[in-house]
Amino acid sequence: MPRQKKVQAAKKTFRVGYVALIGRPNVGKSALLNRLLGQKIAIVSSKPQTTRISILGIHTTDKGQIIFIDNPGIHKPLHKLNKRMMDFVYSSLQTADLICLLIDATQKHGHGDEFVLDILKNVRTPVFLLINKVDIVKKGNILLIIDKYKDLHPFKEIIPISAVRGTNVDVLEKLIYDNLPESEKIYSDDEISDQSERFLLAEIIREKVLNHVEKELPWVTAVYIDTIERRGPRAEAEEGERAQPMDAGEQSDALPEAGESPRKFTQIEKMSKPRPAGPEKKRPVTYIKATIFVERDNHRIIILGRRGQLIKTIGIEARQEIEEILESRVFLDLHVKVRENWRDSADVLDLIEGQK
Ligand SMILES: Nc1nc2c(ncn2[C@@H]2O[C@H](COP(=O)(O)OP(=O)(O)OP(=O)(O)O)[C@@H](O)[C@H]2O)c(=O)[nH]1
Ligand SMILES: [Mg+2]
Repeated sequence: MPRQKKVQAAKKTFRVGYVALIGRPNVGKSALLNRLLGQKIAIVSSKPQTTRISILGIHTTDKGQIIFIDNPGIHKPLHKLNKRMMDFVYSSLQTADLICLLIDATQKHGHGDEFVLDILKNVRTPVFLLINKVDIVKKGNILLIIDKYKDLHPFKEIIPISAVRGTNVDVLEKLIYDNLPESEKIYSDDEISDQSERFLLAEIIREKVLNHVEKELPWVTAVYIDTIERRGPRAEAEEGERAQPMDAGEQSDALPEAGESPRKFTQIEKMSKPRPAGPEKKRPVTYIKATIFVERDNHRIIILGRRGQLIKTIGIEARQEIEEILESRVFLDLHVKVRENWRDSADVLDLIEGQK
């Protein structure tokens, strides 16, 4: 008679670790982060050097907790801003348990890629190569890229993906878990990012600017949130019809007076998972005043647009997205200011980074 097998409950392992997303500008790191989290927490644009500060995206499941670090694109820095951007990259390489190097399958291999591979030469952490944007290249080209890259670094895995379509992102997630150590959770289940709501709002405004400008404008634009004031449903009811959402471009320095003093954002509130939406009538109202910094007066004129039309469009687009995030009606008051050479001013850079 066969011996009865001892039934042993399979021990569930919980994997936890930091995963750095690195690569040249515009390869799709932030798009992948959003896809992996199933939620937009990082801005994405077709202009290079969109991400300027590393942010964490925390993905917790019953298998474990992956803490993604979305980084600025790797480039040779010319300004203080860009040196700081690269410092974020280097520091994330030190923190990471695993590195995901993204490349853009549509781009030819060049000096920029060699620069990235050189940085990885001194790194002992395992590296996955993610060949992104496979939705818009021929299969044969992907095979050529794999063939070239397999000898350029001892990659632990090479995975063709599409951040936009989600191709192979489930495979990637599984392989990441397989390569992380067993550990306890670092963040609680409802935490999704280390960035503050305030920083995300500034980023959303910047994203809308990036969508509408060309040439040097994307590089010379920064956004600072001066104030965020929220009023609850009771104050809104007292306000009645006076509190109508207003788009940027309209004058709003004189905010409508509330029946009670508004709650100010005195401290940075870190982002967590969204709460279910409340009834429409109970939605609070949020007043946001933000400054868009540019470097020269002709930049300011471009962002304002003819008769203020562009700043108005930017304001409408940003407000619509912010209303969804805050689950609130939003008054957005945008101002454009010239700060010469802010990219080399530690004060302005501290101010902007300080929002995170
Ligand atoms: N077709 C296609 N486009 C993609 C894919 N992933 C990203 N993109 C596009 O590539 C552009 C850059 O994406 P981002 O996610 O901002 O790139 P990034 O690497 O974070 O760029 P930086 O922050 O500048 O370093 C955007 O226009 C994205 O829509 C993809 O899988 N397929
Ligand atoms: Mg990015």
